Amino acid sequence: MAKNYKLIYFNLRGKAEHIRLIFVHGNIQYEDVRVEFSEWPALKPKAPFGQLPYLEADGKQLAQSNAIARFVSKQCNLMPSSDWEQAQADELAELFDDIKEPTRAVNPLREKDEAKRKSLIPDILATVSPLLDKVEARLAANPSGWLVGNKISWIDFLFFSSTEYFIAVFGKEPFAKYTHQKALFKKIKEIPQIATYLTTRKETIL
Ligand SMILES: N[C@@H](CCC(=O)N[C@@H](CS)C(=O)NCC(=O)O)C(=O)O
Repeated sequence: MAKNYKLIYFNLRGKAEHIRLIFVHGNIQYEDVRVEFSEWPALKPKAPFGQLPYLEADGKQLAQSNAIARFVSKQCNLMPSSDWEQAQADELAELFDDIKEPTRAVNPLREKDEAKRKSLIPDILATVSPLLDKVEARLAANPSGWLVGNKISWIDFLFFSSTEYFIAVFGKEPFAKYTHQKALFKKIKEIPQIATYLTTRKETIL
């Protein structure tokens, strides 16, 4: 395991929050570096792929949020147990991206006109709901209550941060019917080190 981890991202949950949760769950110390938007143009050429987040592990840089999430998860037993279950976690990660993609138009950081944003939500929700139904069905089929296999893994933290994002965009109401997702969300929220983190983390819009 590296001795020094530095996670560099904007002052948002965004594409870094599941990595922060993985560090917290694994009791791995890391430096949570938050870049101001005004600082980004100067930093961008130094980022491995010109994007955030990236990780510095003992000075070595790693980009792509889910590659980082998997790398850190290997250090703290948060990878699913078998090759098959790892592939199932990967397919869900892609599904969460597919669900997020149509929400760009109603992302409050991009669409500042609240009335316009609200008017677009029903159509976008209609597009993403069938995919959220699939997440629900996947969870309903797994008696463990975790997304994959019979133990918590990194994909449960990506689910948690994605759900926080969807609630920020759509509100809580569309999720009321998803009993299995609500149960998993609650189960993660109540993990002692996660509960402490959630009450002390920096509050951000997304
Ligand atoms: N596939 C990448 C996407 C990263 C990404 O889109 N980062 C955005 C912020 S969420 C970014 O760096 N935007 C600023 C830019 O591209 O200049 C990942 O998952 O890490």
